[in-house]
Amino acid sequence: MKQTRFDLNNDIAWCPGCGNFLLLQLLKETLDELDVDPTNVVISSGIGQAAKMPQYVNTSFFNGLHGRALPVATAISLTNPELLVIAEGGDGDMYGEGGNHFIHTVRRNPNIVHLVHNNMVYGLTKGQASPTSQRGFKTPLQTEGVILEPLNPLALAITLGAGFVARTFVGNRELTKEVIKQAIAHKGYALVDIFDPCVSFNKVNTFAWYKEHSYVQGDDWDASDKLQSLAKSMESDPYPLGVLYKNPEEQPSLTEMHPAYQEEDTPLFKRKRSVQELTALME
Ligand SMILES: Cc1ncc(C[n+]2csc(CCOP(=O)(O)OP(=O)(O)O)c2C)c(N)n1
Ligand code: SF4
Ligand SMILES: [Mg+2]
Repeated sequence: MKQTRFDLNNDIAWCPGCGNFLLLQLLKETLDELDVDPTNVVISSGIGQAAKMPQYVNTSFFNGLHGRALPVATAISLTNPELLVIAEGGDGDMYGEGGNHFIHTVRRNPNIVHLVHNNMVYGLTKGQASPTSQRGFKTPLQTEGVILEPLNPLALAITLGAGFVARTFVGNRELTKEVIKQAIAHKGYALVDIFDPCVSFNKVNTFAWYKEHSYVQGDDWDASDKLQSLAKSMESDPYPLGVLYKNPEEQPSLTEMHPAYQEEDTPLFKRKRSVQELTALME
């Protein structure tokens, strides 16, 4: 396995064969190839198998409450805009428990990269349905099969105004790295939904299934037409992979719009606190 400056030598608590191992390696290689300084990266995550990932990467990280990776990432990015901030976790964590934060983070447009390991299941809690589980998927809880249509995070993000929306599959190494690189280069919120199999609790959506049921969108794809991209994001089986939407017009990020940065650009964490002002606010 390729060595990177982002390697850590700790024990990894994932099942052998889990797709997360691939994504972990690909993320480390991507950051390494971009020559990012490990001390300049912060990964924010919540709870789940996917959300353990920052513990295995040589960067700063914040591993907090279930579904709360996005507001933490937003705050980190606002406090120190020079950091590369990644919010990372699973389909349950980001679209279920964190669904409210997903919606409003897209609207706020903070300068963060949002990586979602989409295995269409709650892996950590042993196989219940997640918001992206497919209709008919049987679990120990949904014994007759899931009765709802799955959430479409890409279409949702596009309609909420996200400037960068992509999907990839961990089995496609080159595409995954390329898409993450483009997400990092994008100014503002960037969503990357990543098909990433859970080999223990999803025996339907396997490596072979994801490969068979997806295709890479060709180089001739025009990702700048919002309505066309929305229609593309709603295609399923086969699912299109690649950067499906990229707003050709740069939108102001949350940092640029925020009142705290209108009159001075000193990062918030470097500004002096006035005890008197704080006391007055509290009173
Ligand atoms: C508020 C709250 N609700 C539920 C749980 C239990 N729980 C922990 S992880 C998880 C689901 C994780 O699924 P996902 O985010 O898809 O991650 P995966 O394990 O599949 O990578 C749940 C329901 C919890 N810890 N906290
Ligand atoms: S339960 Fe699934 S998601 Fe969790 S480590 Fe095992 S294979 Fe990976
Ligand atoms: Mg999951």
